[in-house]
Amino acid sequence: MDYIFNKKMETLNRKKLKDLQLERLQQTVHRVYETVPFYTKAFKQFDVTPADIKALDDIKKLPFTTKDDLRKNAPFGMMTISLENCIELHASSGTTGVPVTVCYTHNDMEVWSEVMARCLSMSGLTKKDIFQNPIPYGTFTGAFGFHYGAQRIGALVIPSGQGQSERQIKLMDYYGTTFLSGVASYAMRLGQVAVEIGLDPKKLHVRNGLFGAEMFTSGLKKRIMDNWDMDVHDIYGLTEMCGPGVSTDCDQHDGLHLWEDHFLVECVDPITLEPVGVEEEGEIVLTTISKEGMPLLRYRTRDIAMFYDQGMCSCGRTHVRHSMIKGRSDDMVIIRGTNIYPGQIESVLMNNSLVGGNWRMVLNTENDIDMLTVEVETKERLSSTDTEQLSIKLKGDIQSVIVFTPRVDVLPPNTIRETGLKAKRVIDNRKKD
Ligand code: DLL
Repeated sequence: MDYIFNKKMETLNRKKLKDLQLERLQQTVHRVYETVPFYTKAFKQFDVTPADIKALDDIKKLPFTTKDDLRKNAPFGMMTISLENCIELHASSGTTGVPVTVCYTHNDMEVWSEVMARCLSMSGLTKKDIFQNPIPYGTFTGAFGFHYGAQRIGALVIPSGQGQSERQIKLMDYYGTTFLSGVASYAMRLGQVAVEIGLDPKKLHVRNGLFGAEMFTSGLKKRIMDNWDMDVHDIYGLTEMCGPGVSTDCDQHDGLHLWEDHFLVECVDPITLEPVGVEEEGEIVLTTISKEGMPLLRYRTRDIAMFYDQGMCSCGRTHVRHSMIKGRSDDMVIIRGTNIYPGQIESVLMNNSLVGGNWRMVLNTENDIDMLTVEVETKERLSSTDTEQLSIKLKGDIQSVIVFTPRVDVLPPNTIRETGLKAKRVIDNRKKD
């Protein structure tokens, strides 16, 4: 059974949790209204004042915040406090525009380490572990978040940093790493590299892993578990909230517990912005309720998931659980009128034992018709007959979940070029008019 890092808060009864949320929400609303011109203006437009927030449900009266709002006010326009009161800065990669910058006060750092320590404990990390952190240390939140959380627990941290997969494997072997963190697809890649250099990942000492930062299907999770013979947990988070540390699944592996004493969550229909019901898919909307530097109200994450019925989880934690992230609303592609999330395709691919870890969807327009090609690497080199058969099989399997038949290009291992920290699963070359 996993260890509960902060028993008092993680198992707080729902009534007390709600009371705490309301108190913190009211403080946050006052804070942003009084100090952030963007919110002062938005409150006026919505004809709402902090005094109108009398119950948790009143959150619906407040304006949403979008990534675009953050960009328009970048880098420091959403801060509630002067920079001299902040001690660390992180930023999203900015691949799709201006990077989103977040500055943390001393207390924000304390909260971040705490939520990360909760997530890591929940995944089995103890002070006896040797914890390897193969994530680039820099403005990306990933490496530092894990680093601080693991140190809070007292584990021995190897800050192995970015890439160089062979070196990562050698470090694991040399130091006897027991716990691994990182970006989900990179854990898969490391397993392949171990095999390529003649080491069986199962024979290394890694027994637990906590991965996230990108789409993470149960198929990929199972693959990593089997390749490494380790238990795998899923961690969700985003720069705008703190970085990793918003939620993680406990040993029941039945949803990710989201830390409601720090984040107030809503799940809404991304089009109408009306709340969806329990176990209905919607966009996760988060309000930070303990942040000092850059609190955000009703932040639209674009991440699609569903929330489970409340009710005590057998791990004892009382915080709400959500499903794995199905995808981002902006990752969903519409091909010939069908909505497709990359995760649907990945689930099919990961069920086939001949398929390796790397794949992508390439979209083109041919004779004014959308064409989808799924490029997929095999685990090992295959003969041309086996390649042909695998392609036919995958075509049928994918067709059964997305309704039309894609092209499938089966490629030898290591042919799809990696483009960055997170796997890029959709290449959209379609004509846009
Ligand atoms: O990716 C923080 C992080 C680092 C989380 C390491 C977990 C592990 P950003 O770069 O701001 O922050 O990207 C946030 O990544 O809105 C999701 O779309 C996606 N994402 C993060 N975790 C998961 C996950 C970090 N477990 C964006 N499953 C989010 C699916 C995830 N998607």
